[in-house]
Amino acid sequence: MKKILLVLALIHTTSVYAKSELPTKITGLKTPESVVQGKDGSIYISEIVEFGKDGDGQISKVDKKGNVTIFAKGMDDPKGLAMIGDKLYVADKNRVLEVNKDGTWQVYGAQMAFPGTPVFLNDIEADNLGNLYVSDSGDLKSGGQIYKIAKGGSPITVVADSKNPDILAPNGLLFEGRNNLLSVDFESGILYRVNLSTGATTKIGTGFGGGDGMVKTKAGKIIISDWKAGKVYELVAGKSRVIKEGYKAAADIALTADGQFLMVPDMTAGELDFIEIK
Ligand SMILES: [Ca+2]
Ligand SMILES: [Ca+2]
Repeated sequence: MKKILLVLALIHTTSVYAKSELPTKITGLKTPESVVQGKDGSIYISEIVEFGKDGDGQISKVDKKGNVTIFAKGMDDPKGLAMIGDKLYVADKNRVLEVNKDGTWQVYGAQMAFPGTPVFLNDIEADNLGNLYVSDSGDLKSGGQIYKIAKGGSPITVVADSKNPDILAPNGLLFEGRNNLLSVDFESGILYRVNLSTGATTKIGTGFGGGDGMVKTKAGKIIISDWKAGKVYELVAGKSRVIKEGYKAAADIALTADGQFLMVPDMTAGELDFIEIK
């Protein structure tokens, strides 16, 4: 009897790791910027709707069957998303919001709680301790900030700002561990490693155009989207190499929870595309 149970357990384990089918592209989205998948399989997509118009922004939720519903609304220009536990954190123009699992939300980091004045909060990334990092792309060309929001919502401190000439329009962020954050710049297309204690930057890759979202695959590959050119690249020996192109505006990418697929919001096309990770 014990043997049979063991065999059944093995079969079950194998099926969990079986390759799933490429999900169908989601269409009809309203200026989608960022995406994240929860542990229950639901996919959350931030939608700016009309750029610069407050109150019309929303988060859509895609269930496992592919049904799209509005999960949270009344935001301004919601962009980067991060999930900690069952809470969703949203970079919404000049503030950070915390969304509860029923879709209600509250301000987590108000504009006046930031040192300086954030104007274009863009990507948001959590570390393994529950702190958040938020990029402010500023005027998108000549000087932004990267902020840290301590676990619990305060204090909010500056990690790096435009006193460092490398910080032009920081966009995609990726926590690397060991006190480092990767940041890709929307203006220069350069990928930097940022020391979280000193704010010092080290160039580790170039050629990412209008660098937007960034992920690291299970195999350790860095993948970056280029909003301006509509391309998705991988980092190979300090340079960008195209893995997919033809998007109108490839915004803030994310991996599915199982790491099998890359999710690419095409902001201008109003679509969420999926790329298989090999
Ligand atoms: Ca809006
Ligand atoms: Ca972004």
